Amino acid sequence: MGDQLEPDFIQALEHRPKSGITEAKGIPLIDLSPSINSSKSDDLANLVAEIGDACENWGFFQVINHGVPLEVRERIELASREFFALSKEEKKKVSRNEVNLFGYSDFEITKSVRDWKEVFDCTIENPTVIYASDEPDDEELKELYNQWPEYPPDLRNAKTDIQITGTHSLELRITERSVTWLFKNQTSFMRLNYYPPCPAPQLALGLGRHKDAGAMTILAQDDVGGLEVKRKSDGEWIFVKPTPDAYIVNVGDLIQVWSNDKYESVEHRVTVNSQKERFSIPFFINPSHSIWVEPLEELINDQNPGKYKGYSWGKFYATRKLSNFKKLTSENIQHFVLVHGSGHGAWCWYKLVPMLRSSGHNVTALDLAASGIPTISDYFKPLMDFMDSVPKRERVILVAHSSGGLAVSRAMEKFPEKIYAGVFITALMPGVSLNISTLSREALQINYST
Ligand SMILES: O=C(O)CCC(=O)C(=O)O
Repeated sequence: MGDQLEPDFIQALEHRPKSGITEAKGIPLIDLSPSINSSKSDDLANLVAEIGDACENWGFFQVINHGVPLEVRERIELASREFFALSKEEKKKVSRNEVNLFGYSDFEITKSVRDWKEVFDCTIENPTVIYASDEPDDEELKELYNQWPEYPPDLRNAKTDIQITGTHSLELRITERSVTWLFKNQTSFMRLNYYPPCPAPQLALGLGRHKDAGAMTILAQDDVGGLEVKRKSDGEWIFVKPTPDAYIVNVGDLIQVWSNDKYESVEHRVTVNSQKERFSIPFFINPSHSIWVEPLEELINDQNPGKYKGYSWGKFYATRKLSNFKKLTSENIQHFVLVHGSGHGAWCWYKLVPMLRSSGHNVTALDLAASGIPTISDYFKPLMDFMDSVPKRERVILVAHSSGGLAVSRAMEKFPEKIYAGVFITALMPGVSLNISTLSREALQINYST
């Protein structure tokens, strides 16, 4: 990360931060003191209801009077600043790698775009036990250990501090039954985030839009600000103003599944700025690798049938953690490049584009016919230009329809290092009520840019 913004950090137009973003005045601020000081069941019931409302309506809230000593937070924050101020060479001595999945990284990718940040991850249970592979029937386990830099020594002591924080976090009861058993042999971990000043903050993100895959996240942010949450009510990105000594809590995907969608995991992202560095510390609360995740039995009935198939948290977690080192894109999010046949326009992808996008993939549909097709190389040109613009280290999946296959074959010869796979299809099946003119009309309403 230097003074120039490399192309792999540049977000697609629709994901770039907007100026004049709304401030999230409405994010609930919850006083947790009744959970610490009060033994009155009414006080606790009110608090539980307040947290329930916040989870249901926002998926995000801030807590104050949480009982986590301020010195604990200040100690970790100081250690984090000291660590990230070290030289790259020093920090890379504790890099994450295939053996040590915890440690330092300056190469985080979210939805195929690089994040403008550095991180240091450490686990709570040391060792943390996870599945050794993502193969469903492979029961082999492996142990993950923390690695610590020599300096600052306080980072190592953060482990004890984290445990204190963790104990407090787990005391946040959001259902009427205790959930602590889920977190025996937890796979929770803490991340130190460092967002350096960025030369082009209007083009990049410190952390791309994402939802947290675990149960719940508790986040300490400094006073610089940059966290944005996608408001559930209208899909607007809103700024979460830092509140001194507050923690931000957000619902993760596991709570969404356990609650059968009553509490939804909400998208969030981090913007950066050109002047100030920013630090934050998320604590990701995750269950044991052995936990099978499905909607809680007591919430399911004929009126409210289960909306999710069960899945193994351990297998999901192993896929996530191990995939960091198998490929450079994360979360199995791909960039599909659709190349139509000569007689068609980009409209012929009208069904595939929304389908791929709704699964979170990036899609570019190229219009080859736009080049007028006087020669074969004119016909190929939009794809060749596009492949030239694909950043180093990024790879795309090319999908060709009919004679678009000629262009895709050419690109596969010329840019093999930028292509994961080429898919060749010969026919499309529009719905029965659609003909060429309705297809064209629909296509005009879709924005096909990346
Ligand atoms: O830095 C922040 O405010 C948010 C961090 C976050 O969402 C994450 O690390 O997953």
